[in-house]
Amino acid sequence: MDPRAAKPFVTLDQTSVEQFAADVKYYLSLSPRQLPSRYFYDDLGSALFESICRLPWYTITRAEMRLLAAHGDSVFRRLPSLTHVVELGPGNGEKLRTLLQAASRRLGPIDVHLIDVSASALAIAAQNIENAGDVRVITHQATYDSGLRDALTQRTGRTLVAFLGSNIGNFDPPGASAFLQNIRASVKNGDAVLLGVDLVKSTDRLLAAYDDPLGVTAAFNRNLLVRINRELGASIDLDGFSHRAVWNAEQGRVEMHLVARTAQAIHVPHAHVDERLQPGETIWTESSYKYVPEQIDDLLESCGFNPTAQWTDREDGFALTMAEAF
Ligand code: AVI
Repeated sequence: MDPRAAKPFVTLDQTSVEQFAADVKYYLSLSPRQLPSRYFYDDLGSALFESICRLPWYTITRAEMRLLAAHGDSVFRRLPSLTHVVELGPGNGEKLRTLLQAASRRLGPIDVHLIDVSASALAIAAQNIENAGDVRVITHQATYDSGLRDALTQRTGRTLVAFLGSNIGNFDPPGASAFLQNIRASVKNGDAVLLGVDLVKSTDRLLAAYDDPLGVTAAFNRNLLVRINRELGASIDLDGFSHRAVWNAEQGRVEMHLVARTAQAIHVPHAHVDERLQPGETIWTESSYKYVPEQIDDLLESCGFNPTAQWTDREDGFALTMAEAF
């Protein structure tokens, strides 16, 4: 048996399969062809992403952890009477645990709300955070919007909303604004956000981060095709596509693409897709926008948050910015 036709790690429910099929059909028909990056994160994709975070060339995670450990105490000092911390997309929970453990005074009691669509990610994150102080962990298996609404309905005191890991970079500029405006609409004056954002750096470093010599990011990218084969009954030739990372300086983003090595047919029975790609034709799978520090302040201000502190890691070009809702 072809090992690439291995059994599924996860089975999507019917609605999710239908949504996945509809998205594959729609985005592949666009010009340029695309696939949404949210589909990277099945069990295998999430494991590959965790590995990416450990690669020497992908510095986001380590830089952010250093900043959280060094300045977490300042974050909490700026928020007396804090009662709630909400993290959108907590990953394995290590970032928030590092932040909570950086507090020099005793925090709490604090309600920590973790919001993610993945039940398994929430379980791991909750376990990692549960003994990080006087905290009560509440998980919300939900989209960010509805999870945030749930998390904030019964709160009393002050809230900090954390959006870390440069996840904001995967939104295009209008999407990033809409996302922050949504958070602003859910919080009260005096509540705060903590945003972790990767900064513009040399092209060599950016490309090494998104096209690593071990090929882990290439596997992460090509796993999208594996998912389409497995979950939508397609038989895309995986060897027919290579991984490409491009720094688009004009737009300020690293793009990831899948490039057809030779002419390729994409036939996806469950999505009614029949596309033919020319040699060299690409499918654009992700954008990772990189910022300069002032752009982060401007973005926050334009969305109703007043930046109060910004810490940057010069070695790896990363910024942690705190801002208060006004
Ligand atoms: C999750 N996100 C912030 C990562 C990034 O850097 O854009 C996803 C990723 N894509 C390739 N490597 C990592």
